[in-house]
Amino acid sequence: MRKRLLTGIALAGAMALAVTGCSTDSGGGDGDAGAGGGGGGDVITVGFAQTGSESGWRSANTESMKEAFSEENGFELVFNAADNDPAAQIQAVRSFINQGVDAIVIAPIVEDGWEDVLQEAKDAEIPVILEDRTVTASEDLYETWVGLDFTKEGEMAGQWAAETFTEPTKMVVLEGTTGSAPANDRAEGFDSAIEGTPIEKIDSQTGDFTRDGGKSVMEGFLSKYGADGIDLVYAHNDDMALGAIDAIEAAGAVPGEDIKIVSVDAVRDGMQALADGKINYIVECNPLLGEKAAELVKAVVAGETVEKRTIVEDQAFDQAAAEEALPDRKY
Ligand code: GZL
Repeated sequence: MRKRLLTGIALAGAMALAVTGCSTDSGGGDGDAGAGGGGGGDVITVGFAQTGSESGWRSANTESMKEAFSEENGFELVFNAADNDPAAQIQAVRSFINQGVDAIVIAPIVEDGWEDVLQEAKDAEIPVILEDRTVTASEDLYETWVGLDFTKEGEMAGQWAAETFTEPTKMVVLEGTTGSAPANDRAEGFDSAIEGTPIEKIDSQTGDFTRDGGKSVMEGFLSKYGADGIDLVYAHNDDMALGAIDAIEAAGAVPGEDIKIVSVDAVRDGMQALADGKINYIVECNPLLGEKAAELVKAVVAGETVEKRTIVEDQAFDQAAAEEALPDRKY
C-alpha cells in the first residue's frame, strides 16, 4: 500500500527521530527511514470487486484480471467475488476502503445504488476504476471505465435478426441480470435494430446470465408457447443460450433449425455450439480487460490524467467464422 505504507514508515521514522534524535538505516537503505529498505512503496494494493462466477465470460474476465494484477506486475490483489449479490459487492468495496487499499476496481453487478460507497472511496482518496459494466452514479465518483459497448452489441445482434427474418417471426428474449448495464443496453440496442421488422417479441424474462437460468426460463417459454410457437431466441449471453439449447432439445425440437438462436459473448462453449449449428449468430463481448485495467490503475495511482472511457472493440461470428476462429480462441 504505497500511500499508507509510506505514510506509516514516514510517521514511524518521524517518531524514531523524535525519540532517538536520528533516523535508523533499515540496512542497505540511505538512512532514510521512509525508504522501507525493499522499496515496499512500489507495490500497488488493489481491491477488485468482481460480480461473481455466473458465466464462462466471467471466468475468462476474472482470469484476465488476476493475470494482469499479479505480484510480478507490481500489484498486491485483494479479490472478492460477490456471487451476483449487489449488496455483498458494495460491502466488499467498503471493506477495501477500510483496509486502505491504493485503488479499487469494480465490475458492478447492477448500474444503480453506487453513489454512497463511491463517495466514501472519494472521501478516503482511494481512486475507483470500473471494468466491464458501468454505473449510473456521477462520473466524478470514479476515475475511468474500461469495457464494451453493450448497446452496439445489441444492435449488431438485432441487425443480423432483421436481415435474417423477413417474414412474421415470434421471438422470446433471455435477459441478463436485471438492472445490469449489459442487460439494459443489449435490450435497447437490439430493439432499435428490429424496429419496423416483422419480428415480434412475445416474451422476455431474466435468466440472470446463467446456464441454469436460461434453461429454466426457456422451459417456461416452451410450455407456454410450444416449440412451434417460437421462431427465435435472443439470449443476452452464451451461457443462457446454452441453457436454452438444453431445453429445446429436451422438448424434442432442433436448436438452430426449428428455433434459431442469436447470442452475445462468443465464449468457447458458445462458439462450439455455433460451429455445431445449434446457435446461429454470436456477437463477441471481449472479457480480456485485465491488461488495460492494470495500465489504467498504474496511470491513475501515478497521478496521470486518463480518458474517462476506454471501449474495447467487439466482432461478430456466423457458423463459418466460428469454425475458423475456434482453434486460436483464447477464451
Ligand atoms: C458483459 C458482462 C456480462 C457477459 C455475461 O461485459 O458483464 O456478464 O455478457 C456476464 O456473460 O455474466
